[in-house]
Amino acid sequence: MHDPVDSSGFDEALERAARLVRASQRLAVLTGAGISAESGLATFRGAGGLWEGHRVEDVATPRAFEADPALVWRFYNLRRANLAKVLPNPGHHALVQIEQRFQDGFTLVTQNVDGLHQAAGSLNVLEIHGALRRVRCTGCGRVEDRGVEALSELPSCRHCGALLRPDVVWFEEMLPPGVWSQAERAVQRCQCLLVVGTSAVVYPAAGLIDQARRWGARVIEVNLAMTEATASVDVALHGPSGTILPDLIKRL
Ligand code: BJW
Ligand code: ZN
Repeated sequence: MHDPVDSSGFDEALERAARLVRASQRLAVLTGAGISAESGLATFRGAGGLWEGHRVEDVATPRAFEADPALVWRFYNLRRANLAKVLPNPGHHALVQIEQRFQDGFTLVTQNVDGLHQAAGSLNVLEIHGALRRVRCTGCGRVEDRGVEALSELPSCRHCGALLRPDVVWFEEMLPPGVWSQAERAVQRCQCLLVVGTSAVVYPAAGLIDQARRWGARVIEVNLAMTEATASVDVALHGPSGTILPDLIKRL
């Protein structure tokens, strides 16, 4: 948890963060894999962030899928199966409580594809990198929610027979335009952006932090470690989001 030697500094930072949230009519939140780490899901770039020796950058690309769709599907089938075993943690639940406080003035932009925000009860969620539960046909383009159902290594479309792919955004692919423009609008309109559990290295998602600042918002970061964004935020809270977010709520 937070460094006990620095507990007064941490307390002060927590209070400053609470003040920024309280002073806002509109709050946007950007989450990444770190918020789900305490639910038992691996992050992408931390220790153990490799899958069968592959970096995510080598599996999550259209080129990798073209070259070896079975390998890519093995990776995604494992992760889909994991979803059946995990539950939202206190960090996800805290964001539900914050949404209840802001109601229409709240937007949760997530890079996560695990669906845990919705499972916790968050309502206004924008999934900018897609969702593991959904598949998309490479032939007819149909999108279907297949939940955590076990799929084969080369699953095919029930309508046209073509190969299915996970409905997620791989490197070098565009983000879903409608969802992305809603995310940009939310960060441009908010007075405060809360950035939780992301290394802030993947664009264009990380660019939302700069956009928020350019449009006048204050930025609070909650992360176990320093990130690419830390130097430019107003308040950095270092520690696990499953503890810090519930602590923050107590101060609102
Ligand atoms: C805790 C914690 C706890 C742990 N509590 N915290 C050069 C420069 C700039 C950009 C580019 C470039 N070369 C290429 C690009 C573009 C590229 C990109 O950004 N690359 C960078 C890596 C350099 N971006 C794209 O390609 C995007 N598309 C695009 O740009 O289109 C235009 C284009 C078209 C044609 C050609 C080129 C461009 C698409 C990006 C899609 C990203 N997709 C993935 C996979 C999704 C599906 C899946 O899940 O498999 O999205 S990659 C992966 O990274 C996933 C994540 O959403 C994303 C972000 O990761 P995240 O969430 O930040 O996780 P980690 O692991 O990095 O960090 C976890 C954090 O949590 C850490 O900080 C921990 O400390 C913390 N933490 N436990 C609090 N308990
Ligand atoms: Zn099809």
